Amino acid sequence: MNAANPEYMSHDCLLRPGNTNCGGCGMSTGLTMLGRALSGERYSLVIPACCGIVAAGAFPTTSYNVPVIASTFASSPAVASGVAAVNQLNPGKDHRPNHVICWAGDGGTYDIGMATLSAAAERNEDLIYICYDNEIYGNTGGQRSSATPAMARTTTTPGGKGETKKEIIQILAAHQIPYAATLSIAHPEDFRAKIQKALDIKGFRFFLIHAPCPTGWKTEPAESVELVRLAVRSGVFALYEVFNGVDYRINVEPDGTDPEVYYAKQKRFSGQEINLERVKTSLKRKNRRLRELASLSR
Ligand SMILES: Cc1ncc(C[n+]2csc(CCOP(=O)(O)OP(=O)(O)O)c2C)c(N)n1
Ligand code: SF4
Ligand SMILES: [Mg+2]
Repeated sequence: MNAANPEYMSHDCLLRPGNTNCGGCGMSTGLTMLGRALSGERYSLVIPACCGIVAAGAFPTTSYNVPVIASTFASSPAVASGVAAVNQLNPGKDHRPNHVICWAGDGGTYDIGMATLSAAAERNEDLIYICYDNEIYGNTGGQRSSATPAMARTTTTPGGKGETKKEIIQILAAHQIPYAATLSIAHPEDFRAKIQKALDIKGFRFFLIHAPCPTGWKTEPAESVELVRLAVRSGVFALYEVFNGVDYRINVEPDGTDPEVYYAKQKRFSGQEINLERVKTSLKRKNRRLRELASLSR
């Protein structure tokens, strides 16, 4: 569809219908929620190689309703830093903020973009970085990344991944950035509130969205939202914020749901031995640590 067609210019429709993403794609839902949270704001996106940029389509058509810059895989935080600097030099007649948002996958964030991400965070660049985490290199067939959880089968870990998932929020918090937070597409109010909170903060803001990928996770597309809800309920994916690298706040407490329910719904975890006791002990330890950090912040 044509970018200039006013029929498709509803302001909060960030990702237009008719894009090429798979059914049940958590990344697509995340973009829709982002567009709604940013309704009425002026912003542009910087997107590296990932499913998110394939979704844009081929020039001169686009599935996005805002300006998008496609960057190389490793450089999106550096490119976004440049765009933010240019925006500052050109405030426009109305002086309305012109936000720059990096929208990147876990491969681009946890792995190949880590150097430029760390550098932009350390410089406290005035931009919002959002990683949609589908826990694989989805666009190239589902290879493992350092965000892939232990035991998940991917095309490069056919017997299940041996290593554990990297703790990206804590890595970013160690840069003492003003704001870092996790988001879930199963918690739209929390999602909206945190994005809107970030708009009032200057400097580097980082978000992590748990983004189910039915194609790579071997899950039912219609169950995507339910899956990530289970991840929050069971403590597999914690919803929390970190202010200035030190003040932790938990947004949703796990309700004791057995993580097994979450694992059992995904074929990427089937066909191999899962030591559930080990998983539960490790989750308990992780969430206890988070609670300790949050209680120190009160
Ligand atoms: C330097 C470089 N290496 C490899 C690729 C091929 N490539 C394009 S997208 C992609 C996977 C991206 O994974 P992720 O960032 O997690 O996003 P997703 O595909 O899961 O949406 C790869 C390996 C590339 N474009 N550039
Ligand atoms: S491969 Fe996964 S992340 Fe990519 S469009 Fe399909 S569901 Fe979405
Ligand atoms: Mg990915």
